[in-house]
Amino acid sequence: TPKCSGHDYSAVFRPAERGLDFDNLPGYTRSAHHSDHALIGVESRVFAGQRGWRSATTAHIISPARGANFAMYLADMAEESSAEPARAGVERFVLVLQGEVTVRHGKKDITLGANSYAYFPPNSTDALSSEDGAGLLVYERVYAAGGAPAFSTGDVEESPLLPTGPEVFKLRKLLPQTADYDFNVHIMDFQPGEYLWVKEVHYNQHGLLLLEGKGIYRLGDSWYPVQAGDAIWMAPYVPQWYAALGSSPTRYVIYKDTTLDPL
Ligand code: UGY
Ligand code: MN
Repeated sequence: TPKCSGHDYSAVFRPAERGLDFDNLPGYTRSAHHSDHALIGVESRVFAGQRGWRSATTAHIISPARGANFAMYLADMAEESSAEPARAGVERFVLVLQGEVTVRHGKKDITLGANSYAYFPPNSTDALSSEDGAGLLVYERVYAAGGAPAFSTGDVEESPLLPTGPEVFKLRKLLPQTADYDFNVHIMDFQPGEYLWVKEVHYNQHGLLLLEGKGIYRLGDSWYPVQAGDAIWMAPYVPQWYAALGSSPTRYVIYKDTTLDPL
């Protein structure tokens, strides 16, 4: 049975129910697309059918079409829905945002509730299904590390907090930090008023989804007001900085490729 983690990601899929809906002015959007970054505001998502997903729609927010080395999408699974494994050679990471999904892992059924996650190594044959519906964040990548990554599942809150040097945010990494993995998924928590100490510039790519809270994201020379449900693509070397604002904490989930040798 899913645990109650004290976190509520309902704003991601149903912003209106939390009074967080964007006042949808005709033609106005914060969404932006540049060569080194993109903001995909909640108001810009387009869900459509996708091969391999039954009774489910997906919104592909980041993909190689934007120059990324990964795909990031939201999957809205209806009742009695299912998803086939990723295609051959592709690894998949799933974070459950709402509802429940069942992973068919070999002969075992593993039920994952909100705030839990699963990693499927390349060529996994594990399928996903949902009886009553679920909202998922999915990352996929053509596996590029040449190691032996393993299937794993976990609960975000049970993942240990890691040291962050001069930074004040709280950090969790949901995948093992070994050379078997070519990306990791970080959960970052900020209290209102906290901000990134480092004005980061690095070769790693990011795919970010704001799960809770609001603030200002700096990307290159642009400063974006952001709220729960917004997604961001960061290309290699884009200057990046975040400040959490408002009255409630920010939590975001962020893909970071960990390709060890940039050459
Ligand atoms: O690990 C990171 O690169 C992370 N701190 N970046 C970010 O939050 N934009
Ligand atoms: Mn970064």
